[in-house]
Amino acid sequence: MTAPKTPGWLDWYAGPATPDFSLPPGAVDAHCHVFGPQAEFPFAPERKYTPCDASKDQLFALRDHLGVSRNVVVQATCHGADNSAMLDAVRAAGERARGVATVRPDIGDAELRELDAAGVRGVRFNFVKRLVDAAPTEDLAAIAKKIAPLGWHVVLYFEAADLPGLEDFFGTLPVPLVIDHMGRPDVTKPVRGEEFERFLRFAGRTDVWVKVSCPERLTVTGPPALDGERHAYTDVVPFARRVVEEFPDRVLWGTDWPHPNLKSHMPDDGLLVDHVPLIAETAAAQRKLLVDNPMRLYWPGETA
Ligand code: 0GY
Repeated sequence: MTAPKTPGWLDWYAGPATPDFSLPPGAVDAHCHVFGPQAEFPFAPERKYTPCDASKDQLFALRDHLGVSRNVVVQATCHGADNSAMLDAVRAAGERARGVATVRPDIGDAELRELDAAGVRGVRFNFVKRLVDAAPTEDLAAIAKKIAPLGWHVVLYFEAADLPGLEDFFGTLPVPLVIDHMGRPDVTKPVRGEEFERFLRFAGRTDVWVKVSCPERLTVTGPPALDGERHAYTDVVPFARRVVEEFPDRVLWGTDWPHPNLKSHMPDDGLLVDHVPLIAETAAAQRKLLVDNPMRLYWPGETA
């Protein structure tokens, strides 16, 4: 028996456009997920949503269609701390994928080493209340201490309004920090306003990386026109462009396929690729964002 999808669930978009923008050779999609398939990899009982299936083969098909070379598969909250589906995808992709896991504080060294051997290079700490029940910071601190010797990092997912209350704790974590979706700015506020300035000050700390991802999730002005016009989530562009300009060597890009929990529309991933040259305007900036930076973080010492 498989569980039905959350009412109103939007499935990922089949048949994405061929992007106009050619990704450079070696480009990394540094933020994507797999869901199930549920019949093979059941969702976690404690999940807050039940998605459609989004298998590794469907992810690899998108990778090849878009001209992406490598993926970083981030554990989705619907799978809780059971990393089986993510690991299955990362193992199947061989050297073309790395993983970010969700682990519990009592994880042992042998299991951590097994995850590392499979290609995991980080763990995700999620503070978005609609996705997870808050974990005690002592637990998260214990996890960070255990992963530090492996050279892993912590991926942080939080809402902009919550950063002031979390920042001090983040500062205690003894590993590199990778922030999902630019810390989810409210893009109706000014790009040079207090909230985003605060985020940029935090992002300016040593060893903090930022994913300039999810324009489709952050936009307020809305989705691409359905008549095929290549709308570019223009309200998000100034935020992402500013991050790319300020931290050219510590920005990452990802599709966020299969785009969990979107309510207004499902993006065409081909158009998300066409968004890249709007936020990274030179070939040099694009190469850092898409190739050099993710290679340094996830495939250090290897050439693209
Ligand atoms: C994302 C964003 C979301 C969901 C998850 O793991 C997840 O369930 O990350 C969201 O709902 O904002 O990064 O995919």
